[in-house]
Amino acid sequence: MSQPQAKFLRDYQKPKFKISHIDLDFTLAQKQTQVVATSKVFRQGHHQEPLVLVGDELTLLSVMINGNKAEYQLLAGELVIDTALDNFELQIITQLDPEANSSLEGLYMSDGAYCTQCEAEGFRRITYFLDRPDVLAIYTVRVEADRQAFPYLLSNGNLIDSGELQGGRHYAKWHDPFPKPAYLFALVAGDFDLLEDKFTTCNQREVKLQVFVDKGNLSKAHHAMASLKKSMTWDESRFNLEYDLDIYMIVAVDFFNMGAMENKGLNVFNTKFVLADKASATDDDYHGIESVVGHEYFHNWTGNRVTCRDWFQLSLKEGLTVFRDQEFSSDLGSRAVNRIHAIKAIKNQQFAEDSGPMAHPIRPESVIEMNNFYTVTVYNKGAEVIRMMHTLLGEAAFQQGMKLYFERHDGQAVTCDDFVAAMQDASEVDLTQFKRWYSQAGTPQVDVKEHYDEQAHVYQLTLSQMTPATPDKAEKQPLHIPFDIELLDVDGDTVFNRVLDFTEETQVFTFDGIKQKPIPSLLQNFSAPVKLNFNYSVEQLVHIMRFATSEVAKWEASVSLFSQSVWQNVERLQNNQSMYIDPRILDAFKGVILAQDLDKALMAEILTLASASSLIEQKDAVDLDSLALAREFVVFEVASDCEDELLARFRELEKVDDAAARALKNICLSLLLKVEQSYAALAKQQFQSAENMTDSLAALSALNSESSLIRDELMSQFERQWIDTPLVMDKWLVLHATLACSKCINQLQSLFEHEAFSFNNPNRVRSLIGAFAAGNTFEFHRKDGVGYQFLADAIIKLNSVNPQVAARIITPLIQFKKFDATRQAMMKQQLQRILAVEELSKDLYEKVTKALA
Ligand code: B3K
Ligand code: ZN
Repeated sequence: MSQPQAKFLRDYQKPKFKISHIDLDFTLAQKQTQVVATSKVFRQGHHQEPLVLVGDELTLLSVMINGNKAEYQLLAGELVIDTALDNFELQIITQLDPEANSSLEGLYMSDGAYCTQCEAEGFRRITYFLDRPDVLAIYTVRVEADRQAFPYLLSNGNLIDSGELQGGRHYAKWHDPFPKPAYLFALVAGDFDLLEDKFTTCNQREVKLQVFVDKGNLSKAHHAMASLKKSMTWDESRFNLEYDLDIYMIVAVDFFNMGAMENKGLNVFNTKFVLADKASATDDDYHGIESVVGHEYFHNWTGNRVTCRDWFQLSLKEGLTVFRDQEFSSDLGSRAVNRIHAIKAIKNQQFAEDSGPMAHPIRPESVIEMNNFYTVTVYNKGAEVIRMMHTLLGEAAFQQGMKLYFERHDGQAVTCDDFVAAMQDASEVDLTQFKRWYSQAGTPQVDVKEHYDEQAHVYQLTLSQMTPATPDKAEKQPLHIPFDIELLDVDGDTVFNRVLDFTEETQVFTFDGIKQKPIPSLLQNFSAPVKLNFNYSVEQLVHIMRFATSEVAKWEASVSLFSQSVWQNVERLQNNQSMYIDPRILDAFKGVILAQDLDKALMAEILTLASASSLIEQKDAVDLDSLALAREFVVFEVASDCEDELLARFRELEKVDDAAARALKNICLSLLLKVEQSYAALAKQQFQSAENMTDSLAALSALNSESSLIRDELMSQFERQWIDTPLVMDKWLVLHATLACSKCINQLQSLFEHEAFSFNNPNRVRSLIGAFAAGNTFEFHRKDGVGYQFLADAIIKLNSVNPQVAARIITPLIQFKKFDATRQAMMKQQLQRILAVEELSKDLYEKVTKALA
């Protein structure tokens, strides 16, 4: 078999043909669905080349041109039609087997309903087509199915016809007036509960809103509906963007490869990001729903009205839409806490990607399997790049840039360069050097040195930047880095607060008239996605925690304090010294627990001491065994020093019905359990009396560090209570997967047989296997290699079931560079095993070969 081949951005060519209209006629049947696709095709430019359409896993029944049988060739995945005609009507009939489609791409079945997922290249599993984002067509879709089993027949746009047919069947016909790429096509057929509402736009147009959920779940759809209305209002007020169709539908399905999909007028969602009520969903779930509903809604303009020219430009829509959903959440909730979550995603996951074998720029230059590039780099670093432009331009000029972007490109498929050009032209800010962020992979490192001249009252910061080599490119050029700083005096007052334009390899910034040596709070608000190297003293960090204007800076300082102490203890262990913690650090954390003027959600973030995986990201090489001990030690010291204060806070907040209060109370509980197992009784009591999922789950998580009697008893109780609610059972699976104890893997193995688990459902797989590999650092990296083997076994099994999900959960296994030689060897050995699998998917092939290269 030939090896999968990479595609390159530099090879982009305009399409040789255009398809202006496509009529799709679906006759739905589980094993033999028939699709009649009738397209209006136009040759583009002067050439004699044949029309080449792509298809995947299709049975081709017929090809006609202008009503006559057409000549064609069927080569590996391609339908080649040689015709002299310049424009013609092409009719293709294909047959599909949605029931057998476990990849959940194209047309498939979720709990008895038909649904589709076409991004990135799933439409080719429906019919042979120019399945690329720069071919925009007007879709008219007729769907026919059994009436009783599938009362709702949905597709994009507006319903234009429907009716009864013989034999208990019925049909519906939809028309979408907006030309769109095939990846935004959607179809759903099934029996649902329906929540309806309406929204009046700023121009007084009434839009029908519909949320479809599995039968019996109607009461759990209200938060998603409310989130949709908030999103519509926000996009009008902040971005001046109005919805454009008369109907907006969301359908929640349990079998879904990712979070949700922005299909025009018909979003398909993972149930995880729709269903919620107090009893079954946590505060984080509520927040996640609001942000994903917002994200998909915002795509209607950034993604759908203006789409990507090719898939290398994915960040054009994803980076921008993540930026927009982050702003939405920040305008509606706590800006600082939302920023902290975004920063964590970059530091814990994106930095890991950047230093691993899959490192790529936010606009990748070569791709084997597109689905592998829906990454934290393209999405989250992409959003950081947009955020930096926002910082450089300011809100007003940024919005001018957005306006110009839509004026120029509405209805088009464009590139990241087009976006930056609009921003530059509207603002007159020169973004030439800034554009390097789009083509350069890797995390820039910024070294900072300070110098203070007491006589002259001059303070100097010397900044140097260096981006380490990544597998795609060794040489890197200096980037335009907006570097936000605040200088504090000894009393905690601000003496300087501004964003520096840092553009050169080394640059000196001089501050005059500084009366005493200031304390610098650097890279405030994480103003650029870089690694900061500055030798902060404990005193400086404590000062920043107390006095920085920015709440995010306070949190950053607390992370540095904690991390520094962990790494110092790693060193002590390596030198056979006993472990130690500076009392000033303990005081700083105690100060936070006692603080009266801090937002409780921020306090909770500060007390959520850095996870093992985030610590690992701070170093190039990590001694895992010492890290485990050192982290445990520092956590224990902080918790036991603050025991009384933690308990007091816990008691104070015990009955407060507010998300921030719950977050703080629950972090106190988890720290108390680090001090003494006797606090298990407190956790048990909270579990038994909890009135919401946040509190029940927090009690279980706090107990999840060992397989104690209480923990096991409560886990069984939880299981009995929720066995019929899959999304809650996912939480139970995650608890098993993240049990910090050597029994974990054995228990997981037996859970494969549990009725709550299925290899076919991505939510279940992510909860049991994904959460283990990504979230149970020390068990995954067990010295005997059993963790690696467990993951590899699961991946080999998933290769044939769902390649996309398999390739997603393999990530921790390919990021092996930081670990000791023994662990690296064991990880590579498992990767070799995977590589040897027959019919290995392109998805896994790309990641495994890059890791082993
Ligand atoms: N655009 C989709 C992601 C599609 C992923 C395909 N593997 C969801 C989103 O980003 O909104
Ligand atoms: Zn998106």
